[in-house]
Amino acid sequence: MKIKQTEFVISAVRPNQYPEDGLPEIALAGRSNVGKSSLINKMMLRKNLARTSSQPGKTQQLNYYRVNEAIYLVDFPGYGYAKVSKKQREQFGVMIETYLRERQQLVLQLLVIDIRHEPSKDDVLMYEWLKHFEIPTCIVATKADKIPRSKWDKHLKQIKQTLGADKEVPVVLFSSETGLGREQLWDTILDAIDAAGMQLPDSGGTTEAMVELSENKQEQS
Ligand SMILES: Nc1nc2c(ncn2[C@@H]2O[C@H](COP(=O)(O)OP(=O)(O)OP(=O)(O)O)[C@@H](O)[C@H]2O)c(=O)[nH]1
Ligand SMILES: [Mg+2]
Repeated sequence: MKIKQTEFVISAVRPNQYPEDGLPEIALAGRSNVGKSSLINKMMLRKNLARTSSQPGKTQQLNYYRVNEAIYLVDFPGYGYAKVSKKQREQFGVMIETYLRERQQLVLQLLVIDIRHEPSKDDVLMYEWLKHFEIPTCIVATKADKIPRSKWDKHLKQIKQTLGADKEVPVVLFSSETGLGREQLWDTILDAIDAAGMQLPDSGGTTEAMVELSENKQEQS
């Protein structure tokens, strides 16, 4: 996928702040510090567009980033941060549940897991939520650069098993450090947009027209 343009659009707290242009959305959920914002930056070939919050767990908002004026990547607040109050946890629950239940534009949810660790109870709960709401899901096992290649398969198997993931759920091995899995994840995203019957603007009607098969030569900015 050729990245032509990227921008931060809005931090939305309430549904009436979500963008109204109807573009497809790919949302990212995962534990605090798992690497969601880094993944967004890597996907967009930007170093620091997706912010890393200085107070983890504090801000309960959805951060919207737009790629090529065509696709939104939506960064959820990280969960599982120890110092979060009960009230903040409830706010998170309400906001995410509302989003998952009502957001028509959501075509794919990325569940971002640290490949080094077994999924947490919160990860399992999130996965069950996604199943409940029948949201197309992709498991992204990130920080792959942190363990030797020889251990990848074993860890991926363990992650799927702990989540109780269905066989057909795609799993992408990723590293925001090396860029591993980046093209595969874009392909998975474009497939999900197609499967949802949505079309990308300026693509002449088909998603395929957007896909650049050659290496993306754009410099990191
Ligand atoms: N080695 C390595 N480090 C990573 C990778 N992805 C993220 N990190 C590091 O992990 C830390 C957390 O990354 P973030 O992208 O801020 O994590 P986050 O999930 O957005 O965290 P919250 O916004 O608090 O929920 C940072 O120090 C990153 O540099 C990766 O693929 N490889
Ligand atoms: Mg973040």
